[in-house]
Amino acid sequence: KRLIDDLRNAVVQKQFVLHYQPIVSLKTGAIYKAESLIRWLHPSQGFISPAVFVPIAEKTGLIIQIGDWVFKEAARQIKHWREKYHSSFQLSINISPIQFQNDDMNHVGWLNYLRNLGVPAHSIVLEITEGLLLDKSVVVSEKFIDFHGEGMQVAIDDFGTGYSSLSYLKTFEIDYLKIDQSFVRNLTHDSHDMIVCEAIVGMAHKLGMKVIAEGIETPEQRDLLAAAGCDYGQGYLFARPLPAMEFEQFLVGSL
Ligand code: G
Ligand code: G
Ligand code: MN
Ligand code: NA
Repeated sequence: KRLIDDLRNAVVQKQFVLHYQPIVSLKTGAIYKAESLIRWLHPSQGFISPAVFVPIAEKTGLIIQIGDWVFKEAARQIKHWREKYHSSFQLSINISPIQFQNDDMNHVGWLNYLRNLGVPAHSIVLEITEGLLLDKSVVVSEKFIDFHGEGMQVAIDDFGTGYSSLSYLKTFEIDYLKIDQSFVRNLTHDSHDMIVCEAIVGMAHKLGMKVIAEGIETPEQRDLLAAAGCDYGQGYLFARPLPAMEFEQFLVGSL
């Protein structure tokens, strides 16, 4: 109850920051992408993980305002990085299914915001989960079609863990599949995981999608995923999610 009041207050006072984790090309090592991950800087408790407060935000509806802040912050950041470092830099944001399913999510406002900033829609990647695309409701498909129609890209987060149905791949145009960390963790010890990763890459490429592997912590995992044909990698081996300034230093160091 206390945390709910604090979260309401946090929205008003904007006690959030975005951290950024690089997404690395497994073919060239180049970094032209990153995922943004929200952090709450609580005035007395310090950083609180989104794993703790996002579920509360979803239950209370505060996720709409928080998600709006995330989108605008990410858009301003990617504008800056595209101008400063690389004109095709892309930033992913995580979207809760509750946002997509809610009529209050002002998705037309988001597209206008990008237009006014002068940021092309394809510089933003929306990370959504498989479950959302099994929702056949009009509120979901309408937003999806509007976003994608403007050129915004879509990634399936935690791919392979959600639902066994792949039917949504026929209905929605997806740009990236993100292989869940659970397939990467034991890659060097479990040949089944390698077979699953190769199968995901094979299917994705035939359907015109790129693959990002998450949770890469060792050079061996990176090399196996590269051998499996995986396009991009993300994980502590390269960098943890970093504050904007540290992310820029990492980027400059990698050039
Ligand atoms: O970085 P990590 O522990 O910090 O993230 C924990 C979880 O919180 C992940 O499942 C991630 O997708 C989710 N998450 C991180 N940032 C955001 C955000 O901006 N919006 C939403 N809805 N979820 C987020
Ligand atoms: O659900 P989503 O995939 O958006 O969340 C990614 C989560 O994984 C975040 O909490 C992020 O901080 C965390 N993460 C990123 N890289 C690694 C890694 O290499 N190892 C582990 N264990 N977690 C990671
Ligand atoms: Mn994610
Ligand atoms: Na994930």
